[in-house]
Amino acid sequence: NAMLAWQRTAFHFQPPKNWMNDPNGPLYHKGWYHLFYQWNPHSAVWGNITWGHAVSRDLVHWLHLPLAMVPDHWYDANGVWSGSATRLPDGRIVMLYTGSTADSVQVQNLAEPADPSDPLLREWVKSDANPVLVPPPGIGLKDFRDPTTAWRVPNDTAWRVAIGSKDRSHAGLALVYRTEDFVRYDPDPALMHVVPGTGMWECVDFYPVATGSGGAGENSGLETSAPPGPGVKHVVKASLDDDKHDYYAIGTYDAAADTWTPDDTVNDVGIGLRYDYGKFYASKTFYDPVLRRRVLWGWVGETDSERADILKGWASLQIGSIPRTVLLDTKTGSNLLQWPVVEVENLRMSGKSFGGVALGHGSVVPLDVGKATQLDIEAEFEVDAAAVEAVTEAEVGFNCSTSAGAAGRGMLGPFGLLVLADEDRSEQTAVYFYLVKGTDGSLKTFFCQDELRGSKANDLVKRVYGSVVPVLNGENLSVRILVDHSIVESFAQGGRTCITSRVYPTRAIYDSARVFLFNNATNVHVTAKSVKIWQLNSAYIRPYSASSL
Ligand code: DQQ
Repeated sequence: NAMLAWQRTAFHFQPPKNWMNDPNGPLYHKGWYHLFYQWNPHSAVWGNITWGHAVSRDLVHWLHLPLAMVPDHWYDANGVWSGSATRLPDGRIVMLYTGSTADSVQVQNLAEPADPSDPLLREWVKSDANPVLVPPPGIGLKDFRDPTTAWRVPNDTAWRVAIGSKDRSHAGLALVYRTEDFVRYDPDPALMHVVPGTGMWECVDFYPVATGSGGAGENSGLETSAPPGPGVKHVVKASLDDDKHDYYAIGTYDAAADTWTPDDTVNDVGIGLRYDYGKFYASKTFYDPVLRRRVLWGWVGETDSERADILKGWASLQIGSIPRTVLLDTKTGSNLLQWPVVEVENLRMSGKSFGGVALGHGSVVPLDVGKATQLDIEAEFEVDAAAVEAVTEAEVGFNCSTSAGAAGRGMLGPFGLLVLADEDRSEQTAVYFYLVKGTDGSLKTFFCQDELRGSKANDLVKRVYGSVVPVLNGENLSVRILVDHSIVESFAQGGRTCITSRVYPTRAIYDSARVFLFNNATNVHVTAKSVKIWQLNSAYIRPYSASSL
């Protein structure tokens, strides 16, 4: 079926077929970035989980490799689940992962490359000591999974590893273990962090970020074991099994106690900030020693039906060929910045620029960009300040997800772009800002993405996603959008708020896809100060054959 084939992405990483979920064990080794992922070799639904493996020189073009690990021992017979890589100072690479045993108990296992001198790390050997960790007393046998990359603290030879769980009262939590050899582990007496009501924490991630006021430059990522202290904050991320979203908080790590305290105790992990307000889960970061950056990968699942996935023969894609650089936003200090890795700009082909496009109330302006299925868009908007000033009525209670989407007219929004739209906009995905004035006259900016008209097909989940985005004095509103056939990934204000949508257009495909600017606000004129749109080339994502090496 040509339409289903069309939905496959051109520059987001996907396995050749079947089901994929979480990214696992990302690492850099001898010139290659490695991506492992949860994969079902037999069908397009979750099950029989093995570790798929692919490598890249630039995080954009990929070569598929043979499976790295399959369920072949009692301790992972029910699945080789998620895990993380740690590179030791002597160059050794250790991989810790969760095995679901023949009895579906969650245990942690150790594996290492059979031949560390192989840049492609094709073969993995599971330790004879497996399982190296079993659920501790008080923790459910099925609530103990997804070990992090290990880290060390100053003046201590022991490594630390965090593992996600929940307690009997449904509080989500991270347990920490100390180990010298990755075979024997001592439980840390303190829990790293606990948040009541958040349920099972999957795929916990823990890493330092630079505040810009210490030693490390504000634009550089930090190694996982970078010492805590002035100029360094630590991020805890948990993927909430209850609602399938990735939440993070910024805080301070106490290395002596292995505990972590959020800066903002009200918006703690699991209730506060999200990496992405759309479809994005089970993410994981790693430190890239080449460009000295922290890189984030996430799993973007499908929002179509299981039936459609089976018909297509594949399900879900990775923000894998488009990983994101993660930094602390040193301007606000209260959120991270996520941005597509710079290498994706190498896919840019011809580009078009539009400047000073006036968008009156209720206007829709087509942008002639030729083919519009693989795009990189950067747009900046200026709102008429006097019109904003003149609005006196307060529009309280606005929320992207409960709003009517781009069709709902407010005084100061929505305005932005329509992508994956057909000529008469019977299909469109809207990416937009929506300003709201509070009763005290203060202005709040929302960034939303509306999928409600994304597709004529109806066996889909269609939502309006989004949240508030911080906008500082003097800043224009800016957005970056990556469009790739059936995915729209958007980043507002340099990546303060991000939204990923899966959309399945039936008309806005091939040469019929268009881009528009729109302003559906009733009380404000907006100028699209600059809009740059590049066609993006397809990435090479090649099947493995020994001769291709
Ligand atoms: N997926 C894995 C688990 C993890 C979950 C199993 C998150 O290890 O907790 O496929 O999507």
